[in-house]
Amino acid sequence: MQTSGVFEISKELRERFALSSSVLVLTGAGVSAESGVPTFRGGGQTAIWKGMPFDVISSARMVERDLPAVWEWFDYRRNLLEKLSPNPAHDAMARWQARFSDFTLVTQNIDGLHQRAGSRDVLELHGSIWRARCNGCGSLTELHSQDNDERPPVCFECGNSKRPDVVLFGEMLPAGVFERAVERATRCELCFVVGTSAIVYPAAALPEIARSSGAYLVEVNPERTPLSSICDEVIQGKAGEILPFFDQ
Ligand code: BV8
Ligand code: ZN
Repeated sequence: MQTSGVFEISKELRERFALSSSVLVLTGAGVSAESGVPTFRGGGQTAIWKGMPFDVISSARMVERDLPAVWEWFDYRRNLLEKLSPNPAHDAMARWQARFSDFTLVTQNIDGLHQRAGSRDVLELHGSIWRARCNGCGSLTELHSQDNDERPPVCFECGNSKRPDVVLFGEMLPAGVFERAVERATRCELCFVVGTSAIVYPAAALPEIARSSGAYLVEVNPERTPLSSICDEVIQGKAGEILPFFDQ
């Protein structure tokens, strides 16, 4: 067993990492924790917003009930993100894209840090905090942190109000993105699950699909999760410390 500091990577996993060509990584909020982005269920300060748990303020019902409040919540998070940068975990996964001939990065995160680290073709299951979508015609626009447009922004094309292009609780995922992720999960040889509490569906179903299709399933997380028991290997620790260890 190769050990470094406080975590162990098995010989089998190092061999699989060296020999695999088809690899899928699913990430959650924990991969951005070392960049300073609060997680949802780790007690991070975003868990509660003006007395509302985040799964209330980040819900489809709130978009209908109080769209300005939803904008305030996402503007607050976008401004936080502006000062933060990708961490060594994001950088490692951006390097892995060049290393494996068939590499897929699927994220539940909406922070865009994977892309800022250089990852391309990221499958964003829950959308992006850096985009707005029109409630009427569906047109998409890029957002920037100092964006001081009126709230809610109004669509130039059709005059309807816009909402964050983010999948809220109780909403369907963007058409096709989960299906593409499932297709990649069924064919990968090696699947990493990094920094997710694995309780939000359908995202949390992906590692189960990869495992049942024969992939070697590895979890990277300081804590155990509902997925830990079906993993071939659980590496308990921080993503920013563990992931760079594989290819350096
Ligand atoms: C859907 C965007 C079909 C918003 C998010 C009742 C009614 C309606 C739906 C449901 C229902 N019951 C269940 C559902 C389904 C629901 C769901 O799964 N709920 C859960 C809570 C039970 N899912 C949905 O609603 C999905 N849509 O099902 O559509 C449908 C449609 C209508 C009606 C029924 C069904 C949509 C889900 C998407 C919601 N949007 N985000 C926003 O960001 O504000 S989800 C939100 O949770 C974030 O995206 C986040 O990514 C996601 C998952 O959280 P994690 O990423 O895992 O983060 P978390 O903080 O939980 O954990 C962090 C982990 O990192 C921890 O394990 C920690 O130990 C670890 N960690 C910490 N530090 C580090 C680390 N790891 C590594 N290194 C470190 N340094
Ligand atoms: Zn419009």
